[in-house]
Amino acid sequence: MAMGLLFSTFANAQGTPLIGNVLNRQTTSLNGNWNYIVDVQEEGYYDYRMNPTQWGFFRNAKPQRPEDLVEYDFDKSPTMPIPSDWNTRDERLFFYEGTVWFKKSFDWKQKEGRRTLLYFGAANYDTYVWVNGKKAGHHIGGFTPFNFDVTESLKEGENVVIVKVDNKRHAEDVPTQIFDWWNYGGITRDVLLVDVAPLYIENYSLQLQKPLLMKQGQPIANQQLQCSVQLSKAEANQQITLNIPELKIKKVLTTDKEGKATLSFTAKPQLWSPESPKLYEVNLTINGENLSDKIGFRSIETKEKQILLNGKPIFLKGISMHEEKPNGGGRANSTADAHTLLSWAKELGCNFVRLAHYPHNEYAIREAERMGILVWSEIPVYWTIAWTNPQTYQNAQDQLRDMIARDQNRANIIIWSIANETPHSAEREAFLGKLATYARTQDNTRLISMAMEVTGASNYVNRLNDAMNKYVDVISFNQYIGWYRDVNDAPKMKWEIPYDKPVIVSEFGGGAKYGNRGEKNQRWTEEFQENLYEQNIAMLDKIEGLSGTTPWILKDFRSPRRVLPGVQDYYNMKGLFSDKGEKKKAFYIMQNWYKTK
Ligand code: GCB
Repeated sequence: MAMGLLFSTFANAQGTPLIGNVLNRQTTSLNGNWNYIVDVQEEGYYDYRMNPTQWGFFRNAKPQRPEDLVEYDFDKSPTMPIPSDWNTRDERLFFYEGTVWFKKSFDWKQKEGRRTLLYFGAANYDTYVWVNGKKAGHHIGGFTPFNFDVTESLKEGENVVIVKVDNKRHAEDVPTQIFDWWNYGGITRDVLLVDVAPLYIENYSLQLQKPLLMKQGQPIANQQLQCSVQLSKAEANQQITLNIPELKIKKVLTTDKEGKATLSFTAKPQLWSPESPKLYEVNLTINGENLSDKIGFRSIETKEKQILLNGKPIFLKGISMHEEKPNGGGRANSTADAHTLLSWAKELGCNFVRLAHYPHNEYAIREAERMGILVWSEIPVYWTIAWTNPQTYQNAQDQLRDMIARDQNRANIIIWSIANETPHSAEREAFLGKLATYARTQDNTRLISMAMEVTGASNYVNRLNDAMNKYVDVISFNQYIGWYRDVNDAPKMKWEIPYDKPVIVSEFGGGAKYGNRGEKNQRWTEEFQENLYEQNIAMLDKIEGLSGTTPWILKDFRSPRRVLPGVQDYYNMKGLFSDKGEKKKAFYIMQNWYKTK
């Protein structure tokens, strides 16, 4: 963190507010090979400090005279494809946590009267960006997008973008120092130049309003929709046209002095559902410039202990998953990666996935939406966050804001999760209470939850007692009977959830190495995991108000916590699939159970 001081002028820079729906804008991709320099000691900073007029890797300096001393050269440094993670791209960097500098050159034609934003889908974790030697901005957080207006820094002809990415862990970060997944570093999602008009649609939401209008237990045809648009500037009396051709909707929205416009209207959409994931083409136009999207309309509500999708109770047949490629790991970031993983989930019988423990890439969300898979989306407020640090809170809130800003029009997202397994304390309650309240100001159409812990089981009675219950719509908790606790306890266990809200068991499970066969009391065998699932399912069936489960986890994933040689080898082995996609015996137990739901 000491380094932050050096560039303190832009350590605070917020950048340009995030633009929504980047995938349907006019963009130039900067994906492809980037040169990189591994900078263990942050020489690229120290040099700058000692010699501010000459040094600093962001300058991309070259010797001008034979006697000049420049001790780095991006163009002679190796390249790696972006997006990717450095851990699986360079053997030397498998365990590396620190700073890597990246450089990309590209040709550019200046565009009269237009603006250009430089957009990053994500970079893990702490990122500084320069364009042609000028600072563009700074961003923290490994899983949310960000963009900077770089119009004034671009020039005709060759341009250079330099990015410093640092994935060192710090106690005050989100996530904090210890977590159970691989800390993949680098520019892990797309880099795009986005072409916009001087006044453009920054973001918008178009959603079915709650409550769903029903008659005799059925949704009526005419439903209430609300569209809200935010322009890039606070300009009043600007007109935006909303057009949904298939619904024969054509409306004009007029902005207020904040550059915001909101309109409610009725329409007769066919509702989006897992069985019929219907999306409508939507066009928003300002000053002749069109932004299109595909949006589905559905409602998600709770009633006592039930979750209602489009007014009908639904059991969420889910699975937890990380954003990791099958077959050797690495960050996943494509429709193809998502399709493979989500197809495995479908084979299991899922209509729901818990995307743990951070916002996954936009391709994954959109592919799940297309495949009719409901989504729980989460921010990495995980385990023991620095609850009393105001910057940590702000960081968590910014990540929550940007997760919602990016995905608020995706019909499949039904739950925003604000935390995972956070030990109880007054400080934690203050932090999470504020965060939950904030989440509702950003989106009041979806459900809020968090994966809780059950503490203080006495004898065989687990009574959930969490002050956060009043902030959430759905009570979710993780439990590991059979893994961190004796499997023989399962039949005796009783669960008491004293809240009149639906319940999701957001994690349960245990590890097995694919192909390792033996007795059911032998840890790491498929039989052990199979038995664990059988016992758990029998127990889960007795939980009153159970509305869904997302067992831990779809496939084995890399984790630095899991070091047992010959068994784990840096993989968490709790997958129902191996990393290569082989099904373990427990898969069939879960699949059969989901058939009954
Ligand atoms: C948990 C965490 C998850 C871990 C899992 C495990 O409770 O939420 O991130 O990977 O347990 O395998 O222990």
